[in-house]
This record gives sequence, C-alpha cells and structure tokens, in this order.
Amino acid sequence: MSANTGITMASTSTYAILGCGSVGHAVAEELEAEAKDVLIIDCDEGRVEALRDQDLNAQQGDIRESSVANETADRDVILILSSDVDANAEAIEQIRDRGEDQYLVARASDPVSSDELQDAGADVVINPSAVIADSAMRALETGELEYKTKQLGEEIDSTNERMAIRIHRSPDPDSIASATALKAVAENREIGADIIYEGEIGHRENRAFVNLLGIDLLSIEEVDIEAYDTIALVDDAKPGSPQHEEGVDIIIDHHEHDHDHSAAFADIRPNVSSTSTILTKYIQELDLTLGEQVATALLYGIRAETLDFKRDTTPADLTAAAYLYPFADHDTLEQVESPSMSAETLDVLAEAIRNREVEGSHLVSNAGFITDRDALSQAAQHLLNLEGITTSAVFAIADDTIYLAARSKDIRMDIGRILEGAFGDIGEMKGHSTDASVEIPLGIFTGIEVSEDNRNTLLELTEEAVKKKLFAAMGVDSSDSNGG
Ligand SMILES: [Mn+2]
Repeated sequence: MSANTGITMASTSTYAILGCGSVGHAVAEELEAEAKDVLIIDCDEGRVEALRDQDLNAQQGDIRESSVANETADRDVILILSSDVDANAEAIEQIRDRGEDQYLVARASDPVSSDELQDAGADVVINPSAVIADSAMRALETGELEYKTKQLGEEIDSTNERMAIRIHRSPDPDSIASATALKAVAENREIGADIIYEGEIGHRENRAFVNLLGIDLLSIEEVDIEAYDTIALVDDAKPGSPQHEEGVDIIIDHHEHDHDHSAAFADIRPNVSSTSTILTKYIQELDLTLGEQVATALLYGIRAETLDFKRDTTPADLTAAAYLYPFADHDTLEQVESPSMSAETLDVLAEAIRNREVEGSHLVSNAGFITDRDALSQAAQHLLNLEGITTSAVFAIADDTIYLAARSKDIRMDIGRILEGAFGDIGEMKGHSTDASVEIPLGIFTGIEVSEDNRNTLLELTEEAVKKKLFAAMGVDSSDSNGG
C-alpha cells in the first residue's frame, strides 16, 4: 500500500465543454491559458470553425445526442454551458446514462432550473444571474469605498486651519486607534490634526497603549476648540454616553448616532465590529504606507473591541486585522497587554509575599491597608506564580471594608464557592471558580466599631480570623502543619 494516495486531479484532469456560446468560449480560453487539455463540442458550425482558427480542439455536435456523451467519455470534468437549459439537462442525462462518475458542471438560468439540473445529476450548478448579482455586489462595495475615500479626502483637504478629531468620553482603544489612523491620513495630505479627548484615559492597559505607542492626545481642557475648522467625530457614539453635536464635518463610526449631525461626510457601519476596521479599509484604499504606530494601534483597536475576535467578529474585521498584522509591532502589543506593575501593586505584592502563610499549595496573606483594590487582585494573580502555589487569597483593608481577592489554578478548587462558604453570610461575593473576591464590612466582621485609632488592632484581629476561616474552607487546618 502506498501512503501517497493524494488525488492529483487538478494537474492531470482533462476537460470537455459542451455548448460554446460566449460563456463556454470564455471558460475554454481560461482553461487553455492554464495549458489544460480541453475538448469543445458545439452545434454551431461557424463557431466551431472560429475556435479551430484559435487552435482550440473543437468539434461540431448536438449536446443532447448520446454520441456526444460517448465522445466525452474519457474526460474527467465536463462543463455543460449552453444557454439552452433543457439541452443541458438532456446532456447530463446522456452522460449519466453511461454510468461513469465524471464531474459535471452545468449552467442553469434560474433557481428552478438549478434544482432540475441538480436532480438530473449535475455536481455543480452555476446560476448566471446569481453569479452576476454577486460580482455586482462586490463591484458596488469596491466602488462605494472608492467613492467614499475620495469624499473623505476632499473633506479633509478643505481644512484651512487644523482638524480636530474627537473621540468618545474616556476613550477606549478602538477610539484612540481610529483617531490615530485618521490623523495619519490627514497628515499624509499635509493637514494638521489633533486628537482631542474628554474625561480620562482610564484602565492601565489603555494608558500603556497610549504611552508605548507614543500617541499624542490632547485633553479638551488644554485646547481652544474654536481654533479648528474641521471637526471629525471618530468612534464617538457610545451607548449611554452623550455625543458631540454641533458643527460636525466628518463622522466615522460603527455605532449609530442618536443625533443627526448632517455632516458633510458620514460613514457609519453598524455591520462591522470596530471603527478601527473601517479606518483600515480607508488606509488600504488610499494605499497609504502603513507606519508601525498606526498599524499596531489599529490592530490593537480591533482586538480590544472584539475581545480578541471572540465577540461580534465579522469577516471585515478579520481581513482588516490580517492586512495590519505584518506591519504591526508585536513586542509592543505584548507589552500593552501585560503592562509593567504600578507602584502600589508592587507594594501590595511585596507586603503580601512578606505576610504569606502557606498550607500545602494554598497561600493566604494580608496586604495591610490599601487604596487601589485593583492592585489587590493583581497581587493575588501574581502570587499564583510562586513555586508550588495553586490557590492564593490576599486581603486588605480600605476605609472600613475588608477586601479579599482570590485566585485558583487548581481545577478541583472552586474558589468562588469557598469564599461564598466562608464569608457569604457577612460579605458580598463576586466571581467564579478561578477568580473571586469578597467585600466584608469591617464592623460586622469584628463586631467592633471602626475608628481612626483602632485600625491596626482591627487589622490584627481580622488577619487571624480571615486566615483561619479561609484555610478551614479550603479544607486545611491552619493549626495543623500537615494540612494541604
Ligand atoms: Mn468602537
């Protein structure tokens, strides 16, 4: 037995074309151009002669006749392409009557005849009107993008002073990335532009993204918006957040706007998942040399908005991402996704490592007093990296509340259920089997009224009690060092 049983039909197949109107003729030429062995059979003497003049292997014959079926018996693939659907159906029947399983492609005229030809034994049926509709849609899409790109360019070029690119309040990566791309488009046309935001650049990842890529953003507070004569809103619509209203010239978004801006240029596409995807299409259409900053920003914008292609991803998002991929700086992307630790997280982590108590593979620790709760859950995550640790729980006090963050990488240990069991009656639990947290009012936990000067006492009281409760819930007794 040979292991090599791969079918190499593509390179050795022989073809027959039955019925050679304009479609058959075009297909014959394509196949000939690929140096395929093609036999053409057509009923029209004049056409056969013309084909022969072109050095094509053509014969006269009526495709309904069994003689034609015999003539094509040695062909692997038979394309039955006459415009007469009934003749095509008869040809299929003649060929199938011979009982061989040649691959038959047949031309229909509408969905009904498609079904008939399929029933007669065609392997593939081509419906010309569907094919034309399809390519018309594609042409329309390209045509529309071409038209829109021209319009956008003209609108940008009409700027005399500077263009303001406004993004939604507390902008996310998709906003920042699409604005960065539009700014690059403007600068390529020698139009100065600024990205203007309101609120704050929240989330550590977003700040890391802006800083690592060196994206210039201006706060609305530091600019005079009157100084800009072109206003663009990019990824500005955000459900539940107010949108900019007055004097807008350009809108590019993947969310509908509540307000009718009557902007000179608007491209709003609710059928794509990110504004970064739309900007990528413009950059492609403009054939702009894609700088690393813009490519990396857009790729991150698409990934963040689609949660790494897990949420509402469309083919347009994927093709845009594939286009950007080779131009993007992947080291930077990696850094954005795991930004270096903040000072407080480091402090909390250091404190938690110092105060840790380990039973078997379970670690429980006290991080003291904190202000940033985010730091606590990051510390819990990092503690899992300590050798031999599969479950971590860190708690701390902020104001008059005990915060506890826990993580588990042990599939048998449902940390959410453990926290619920230990503290569910006195605190509020959030999370699931691998990642959970709980908030407990300090007063309820200790039974002592909280005041400024008893905080340290409360922390000590809390520490012992929390550790004991947790280890017990994890199934280890903290007074027994053989536990775990
Ligand atoms: Mn968006």
